[in-house]
Amino acid sequence: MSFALPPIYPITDKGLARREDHLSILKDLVRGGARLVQIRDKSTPLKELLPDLFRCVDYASRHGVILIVNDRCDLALSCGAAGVHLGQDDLPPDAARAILGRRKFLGLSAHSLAEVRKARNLPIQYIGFGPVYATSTKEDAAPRVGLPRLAEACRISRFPVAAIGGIGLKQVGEVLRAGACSAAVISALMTAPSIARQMERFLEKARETGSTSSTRDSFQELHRARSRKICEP
Ligand code: TZP
Ligand code: MG
Repeated sequence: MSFALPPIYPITDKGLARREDHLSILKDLVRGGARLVQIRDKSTPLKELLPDLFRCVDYASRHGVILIVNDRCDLALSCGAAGVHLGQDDLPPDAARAILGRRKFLGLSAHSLAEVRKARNLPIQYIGFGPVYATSTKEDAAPRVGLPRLAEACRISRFPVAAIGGIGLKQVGEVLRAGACSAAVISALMTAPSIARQMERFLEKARETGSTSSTRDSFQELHRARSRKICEP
């Protein structure tokens, strides 16, 4: 299966969304047009989380949605998720690839240009770069990288880049114009009164960015060039 980062990459958070399970969030995101969703959960006991993940995988596969699990290769393997998003302190991508095999997708968080450079030869499909702006969602977030550094990360990365951290509707345009393939979003989606409607708004913003008359041709060319970076697992 080939992998492409869609312009908006939603990440679930049950606490922020005030939901009992990830499945109900996933359903709303998919209703709003999400094609790639990361399930992120650092606190639910596994005996509760795993059945939820199984249901999410089943729902995602019936709706043609790619499901990525945060941090945990073991959970992704046991529930049959399409891939894993790894942090710098998680299992290193080489080890994760050895466990997961060639067919799963791997994403890696990077917080500096040095980490983006180091990722060059790793067996991953995309990089999550940030936090671009201030965020209170991740307690141990690295310092803000800002837009200029995001642009440089996108320029030097061999892999498509998803910008992350503090991205709301107002920031989507500028992170995509800076060179990100995708904007990864947690709180601005999870705290919205309607997650489905907010997902639609994010996708509209991304579409507007790609269709402003003066920049449309160069933007679309840029996007084509970025997608060529995409690596099959
Ligand atoms: N990694 C870097 S910032 C961040 C993660 C997981 C949190 C992003 O959440 P939000 O609410 O979109 O700022
Ligand atoms: Mg992690």
